[in-house]
Amino acid sequence: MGVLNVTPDSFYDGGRRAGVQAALKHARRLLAEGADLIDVGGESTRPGAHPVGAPEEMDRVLPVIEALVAQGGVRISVDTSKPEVAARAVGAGAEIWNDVQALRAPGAADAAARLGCGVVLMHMQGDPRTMQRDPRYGKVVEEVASWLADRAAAVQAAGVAADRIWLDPGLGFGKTLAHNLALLARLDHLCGLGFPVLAGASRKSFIQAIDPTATAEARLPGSLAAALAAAKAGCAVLRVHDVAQTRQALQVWEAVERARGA
Ligand code: HH2
Repeated sequence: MGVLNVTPDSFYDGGRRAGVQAALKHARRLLAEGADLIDVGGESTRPGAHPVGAPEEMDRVLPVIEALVAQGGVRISVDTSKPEVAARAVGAGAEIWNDVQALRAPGAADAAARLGCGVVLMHMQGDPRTMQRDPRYGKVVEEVASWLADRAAAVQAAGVAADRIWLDPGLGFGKTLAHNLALLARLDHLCGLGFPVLAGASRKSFIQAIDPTATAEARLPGSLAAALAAAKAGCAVLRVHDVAQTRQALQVWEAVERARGA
């Protein structure tokens, strides 16, 4: 899954894809590099980000989704927590509603059931404005897994088919470095819940907590290491900014795994 943020303030690519033409150019690049899915977002969820209204979010994402659909041959997810934005995006051709709030907004689960789209349910402790202040868990892996299992049950009760649900530990969303590492180290526990698991470690700040020199610009090597750890644990989808580099890292790792089995 290639990240396409049509925002002025995303922590890594904010402002770089402003305007439909710049966004389309980047989407074409992600696809050429081998992305299977483009995740279009119109609201930053970085720590401290300020919320955006639905009309503005729609103005950002809909023209891009419409233009991508018009080109054909592309699968699109929309990264939003607002049912009205998701509905318009799915109407325009997005297949998947990627929600960092795991469909907790009023009416969101019902809307997803009506839309019949795929959904990504992501774990977050707190909200983006405050989530990194002092996140705490007893046993982080077990708590995140049980929270996601509850959300999966709740959205199924609202009518979302089980085979349309993906789960996501929400790396960096209300988590310390130790929490992120525990989740990555035991991602197989989440994979055992019976739904495909998506992981988004790409260029996140926990990498800088390990290597203090790693600004967002300099976090590609750490992102690749995290992507491989997630893939090794059985993660089905990697949400990344750097598609070509991630693909190559996966290809080499898979080749070594094949050689091990041969
Ligand atoms: N991370 C971000 C945004 N959306 N969705 C899922 N399912 N999982 C994630 O880990 C995830 C996500 C944050 O990254 P980014 O979109 O690059 O930044 P911003 O929120 O600042 O736009």
